[in-house]
Amino acid sequence: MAGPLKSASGKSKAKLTNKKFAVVVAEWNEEITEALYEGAYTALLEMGAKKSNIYRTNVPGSFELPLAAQRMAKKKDIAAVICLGCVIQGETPHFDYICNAVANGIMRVNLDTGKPVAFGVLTTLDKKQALERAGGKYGNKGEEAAVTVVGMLE
Ligand code: RBF
Repeated sequence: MAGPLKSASGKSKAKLTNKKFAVVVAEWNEEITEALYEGAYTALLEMGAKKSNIYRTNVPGSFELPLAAQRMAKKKDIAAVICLGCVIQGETPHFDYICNAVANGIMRVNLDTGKPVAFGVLTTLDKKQALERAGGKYGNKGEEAAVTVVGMLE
C-alpha cells in the first residue's frame, strides 16, 4: 500500500460532522498547492466533514506553515490541521533548509499541541514530480494528508 487507506476513515462518517479542520496553504508554487487543497478539501467532505467546518488560511511560503499551523492548532475548537506546500529544488541549498525547517516545525506543532497536524508538503526535484503528486499519476498528497489526520483523530 502506497498511502493511507481511505476505508479506515469511512467507518465513522457521522462522527466527523462536528469536527473542525484547519487547512494551511502555502502560496509558493500556487498551481500545485491549489491542487493539493482541492484534494484535501474534497477528501474531508467525502469523509463526512461539513463545508462550514473547514477553515482555510494562506501563508506566503512553506517556511511560514508551522507558525500558522500552531496558531490554528491552539484554537480549542480545531480538531486537526493540514499543512499544504510545495518546495521545488533550485540551484542553491535553500531547498534543504526550508524542507528541514518545515518538517521539524510541523512535527513540533504536533507534539506541542497534541493535535494531528499533517505534513502535506511536496519536496520535489522539479515541477513535473510535483504535478505527478498533486492529482497526477502518484495521486494527490493533499488528499492523503486529509485521510491521515482523520485516521489520527480516530
Ligand atoms: N517556498 C515554498 O513554499 N516553495 C519553494 O519552492 C520555495 N523556494 C524558495 C526559494 C528561495 C531561494 C527563497 C528565498 C524562498 C523560497 N520559498 C519557497 C519561500 C519560503 O518558504 C519563505 O516564504 C520565505 O523564505 C520567507 O520566509
